[in-house]
Formats: sequence, structure tokens, C-alpha cells
Amino acid sequence: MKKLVFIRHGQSHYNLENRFTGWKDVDLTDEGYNGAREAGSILKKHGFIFDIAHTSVLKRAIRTLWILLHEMDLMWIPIQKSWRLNERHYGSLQGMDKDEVIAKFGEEQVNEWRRSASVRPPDISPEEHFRDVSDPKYASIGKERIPLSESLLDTEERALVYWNEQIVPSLKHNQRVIISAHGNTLRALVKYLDNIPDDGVVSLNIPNSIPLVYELDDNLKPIRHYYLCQDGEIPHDSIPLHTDCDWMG
Ligand code: DG2
Repeated sequence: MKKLVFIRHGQSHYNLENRFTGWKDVDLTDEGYNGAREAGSILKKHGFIFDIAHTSVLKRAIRTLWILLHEMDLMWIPIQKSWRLNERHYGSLQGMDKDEVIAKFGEEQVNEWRRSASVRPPDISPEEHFRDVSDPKYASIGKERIPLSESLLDTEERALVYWNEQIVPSLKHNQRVIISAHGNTLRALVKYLDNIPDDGVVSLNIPNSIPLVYELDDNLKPIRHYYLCQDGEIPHDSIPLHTDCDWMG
């Protein structure tokens, strides 16, 4: 049996300010730091050890991983970073206040942009796109591959390339793997692993800083999965968004 741990980064400044983030490279808040520390301490308490870590090229996910590995005294393990694990590109919504966007476009439209599988938010402006294209983080991707906006399915497609090329070989070699990523990248990977149909992902949310453990068989099919909290294991679909494990009482 193989174990894989997903973690969504700790609270970011845009999470706190209720803004769409996507590829905007914002850092963690103090609460985000604490959440990452707590996640590392819970994993350590439950005896988890990792051989390799994968993350995006965005600092909220990288820093979460650093803090968590520091807490576990595992800073020495290799860390691989890829834009393919970046958050979904939120197009021109990036940086905007979520409530203001709802007031402008209506709840139904915004829900479709946020939670449907195939609907893309409106494209990023040419000026902002130029900023992405000129960012050294993305120099190796090729200009034409840098998105103007992405649906969840677009995100799933590019994340699965990384899954198949990098994560599957790690798991097949019995390496213990942790992936520090983002709300929608993790929704996309969970959708793939659990074979969730497109219309089943609408209500799927991944909370910040709570380790999500997948136990996989030799063919990498999920046996079971759960969130890991101070109090123990909680079924993976039972944690509402924007909460921590204390809700259990
Ligand atoms: C959030 C997710 O991503 O937002 O891009 O705004 O995980 O990097 O904080 P993250 C964003 P929603 O899809 O929940 O609106």
C-alpha cells in the first residue's frame, strides 16, 4: 500500500482579503504560516515521513512546504517545482474581490467560473499576460502555452502531465510523496484519482493547511482517503471550506 499526502497551502493574503488569486504570486499570512506549521506537526505526530516533495512555482505553496518540512525535520529531502502544479489561471478575475465580482456578474455566473469543470473565466488583459510571459518563472514554458485563463479541466490536463511523468514514477518506486499545491490543482487531481464526473466537482472544496492522505494500491487506485487532524482521521468529504479541524469539537 502506498501513501500520498496532498496539502493546500496555508492562508494567503488574497485568501484573507477574499480575492481571486490564480497565478498571482502572493505570500502566506501569519495564519497561513501557523497552519503550515500545524500541518507539519500533525504529520510528524502521526509518523509520516517523505522521500520527495512536489510543489508549484508559487510562493504560497513553496513556503507552506518549507515550513511543514522544517517542522518535520525533513528539510533535506528533494523538492521538485513545476508550473504544472500552479493554481488554475483565473484570467481577468485575478486580484479582484470575490464579492465585488458577484455583485457585478451575479452569483450563478461566478459559481460557474469557480466550481464548474469546463467554464473558463474571462481572459486576462494583454498587459497582465505580458507580465506572465516575461516572468522568469515561466521562461521555459513557451509563450504560446502560458494561459489567458483556465477551466478546471484545463488545469487537470496540464497537472496530469506532471502526475504521469513525475509523481507516478515516484510512487511506483515506493517513494513517500507529499504534494503542496492549490485549491483547484488539488480538486483536479482528486477528481482524477476518485474518478469524479464533471458535474460532481461543483461541491468539492479543499481546505487550507489540512493534510489529505490517500492510500493507494499497487496500480495507484485509491483504497481510502482522509483528512489528518490533531484528533485523528476524518473522511475526506466531511470538512467544509474555510475551517480547521476544531469544528469537530
Ligand atoms: C484560490 C482558490 O486558490 O479560489 O486562486 O483564488 O488555493 O491558491 O488560494 P488558492 C484562488 P477558489 O477557486 O476557491 O475561488
